[in-house]
Amino acid sequence: MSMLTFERKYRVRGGTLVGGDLFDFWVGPFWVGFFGVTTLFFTALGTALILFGAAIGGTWNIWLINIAPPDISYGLRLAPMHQGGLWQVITICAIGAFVSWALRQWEIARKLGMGMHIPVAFSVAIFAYITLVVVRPVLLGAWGHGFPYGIFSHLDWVSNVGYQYLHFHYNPAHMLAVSFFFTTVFALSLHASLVLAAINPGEGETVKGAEHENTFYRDFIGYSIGTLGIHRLGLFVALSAGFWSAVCIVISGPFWTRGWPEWWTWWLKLPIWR
Ligand code: UQ2
Repeated sequence: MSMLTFERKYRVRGGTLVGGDLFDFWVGPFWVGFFGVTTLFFTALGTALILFGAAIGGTWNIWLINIAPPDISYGLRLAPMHQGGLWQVITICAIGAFVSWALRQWEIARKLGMGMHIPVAFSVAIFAYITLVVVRPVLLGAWGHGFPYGIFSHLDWVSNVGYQYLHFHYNPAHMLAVSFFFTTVFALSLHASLVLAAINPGEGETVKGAEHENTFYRDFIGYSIGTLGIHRLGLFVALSAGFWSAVCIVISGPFWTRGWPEWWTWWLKLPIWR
C-alpha cells in the first residue's frame, strides 16, 4: 500500500481516548484504534444477524426482506429471538457501530489537532436514529414502536405512522425539518455550482478564485456569505434538518396523540379573533 510522502508527517502516535498505544497503528491506509476494533465487531455481528434474520424470514427478495421489532405486548422487555429479539440485538449492534464510528472520528480529530465538527455532525444523525428506535419506543412503553428493518416494511411503517396522525405534513416540527432539508439541497447546489463555475471558466480562460465567487454574489444579489460562511450555513441547515426530524417524530405519540391538523386549532382559538 502506497503512502503519500506528506502522510508520514501526520502518522504520529497519540490522541487516543482509550487503549493508549495498544491500537495506535495503521493497517494499509486505515488507522485502527480501539474504536476501529469495536466498529468492526458490532458491524460484523450486526450484519451476520441481519443475514440470519433474512434466512429465517421466508424470502430473499431484496425489497421484501424484513426484520420486525417485537409485538407491542412485549412492552419494554427482551423478546424471544424469533419474535423480535433479533431486531433488539441488531439495534444494539447498530448503535454500538454508529457510536464507535463517532468516537473513532473524535480520536482521529484529536490526533490531527482538528476541531470536533465531524463527530458532532455525525452525532446528530445518530441522535435521530436513536430517537426513532429507543427514545420514542421507551416513551411509548414498547419496543414494538421502533421501525422494522426492511426496504418496503420501513416505508409501510412511515406511511402507517403518518396516517395515524391523519396528515403528518401539518406537524409543525415536520414542516421545519422539510424546510431545512430543502434549504440544505439549495445551499449545496448554490455552493457546488459556484465553485465549479470558478474553477472551470472555459477553454483559454484562467481559473478563478474566492474574489470572483464573492463578486458574483455581490453583483447578483448584493450579498455574499463568504467561503467560510457558506460552509457554516451548510452545516447549520443540514444539522437542523436532522434535529427537527427527530423532534417531529418524538412528539408524535408521546406529546400529541390526535391528528396533526387539529393541533392548529390554537390559532383559531386566539383571542384576537373575538
Ligand atoms: C457565497 C460564497 C460561497 C458560496 C455561495 C455563496 C463566496 C464559495 C453559495 C452565496 C450564498 C448565499 C448568498 C447564501 C444563501 C442563503 C441560503 C439560506 C441558501 O456567497 O462566498 O463560497 O458557495
